[in-house]
Amino acid sequence: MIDLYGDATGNCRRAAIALEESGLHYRQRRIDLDAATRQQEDFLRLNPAGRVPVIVDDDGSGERPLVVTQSNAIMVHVAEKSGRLLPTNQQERAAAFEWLFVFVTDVMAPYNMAHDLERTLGDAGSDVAGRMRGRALAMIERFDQRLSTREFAAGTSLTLADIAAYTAVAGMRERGPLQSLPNIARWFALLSARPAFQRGMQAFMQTSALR
Ligand SMILES: N[C@@H](CCC(=O)N[C@@H](CS)C(=O)NCC(=O)O)C(=O)O
Repeated sequence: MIDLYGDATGNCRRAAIALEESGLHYRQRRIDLDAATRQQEDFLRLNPAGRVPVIVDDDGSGERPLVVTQSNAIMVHVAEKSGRLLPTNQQERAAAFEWLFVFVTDVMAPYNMAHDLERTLGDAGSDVAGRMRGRALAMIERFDQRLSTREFAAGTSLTLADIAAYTAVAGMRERGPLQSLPNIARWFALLSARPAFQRGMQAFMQTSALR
């Protein structure tokens, strides 16, 4: 059994969607980000950074349960364990990692940083924030072009890259309308219709928090 610790945030949803798509058995353990739970000793033993998501997999090959932090590392663990979400075909596997990292480093990082800069510095941060947001949006446009000739980010099958990209695009849409990107719109609707994505996006919404 895998325990997924998290709350209703984009990073945690990414891990939840991967688990839902993998078919592995798991349960959600909600850590209320507004409460002090994640600063308690039990939780800090799992992740000294006090952040979510975290998984504890007690069904591994080692003697002790495996603890993994970082949403994208959790997705890789889930993909390797389940044999899903990472193609065996070398070309598509490389493309899956390539686009996973595009979203982690070239889209989410600058986009979130731009948001933080504006929130904390106001007008003084808007120049740099604008440049960072522009950098993220340029990659989003490249992704749109890529999807004009492919069903999914890596090619013919759903991969980790789609899950990372989906949660990034969903988060960006929450903060304001995205410009018209027809291929992303088609791909986003396709993924939104998948029951595993729907369940993953609802993760931690109903569960009560651990104390
Ligand atoms: N890069 C990490 C980010 C983890 C992270 O910052 N999680 C947020 C919730 S989405 C959190 O725990 N925030 C509480 C804090 O920063 O103290 C990941 O992808 O897992």
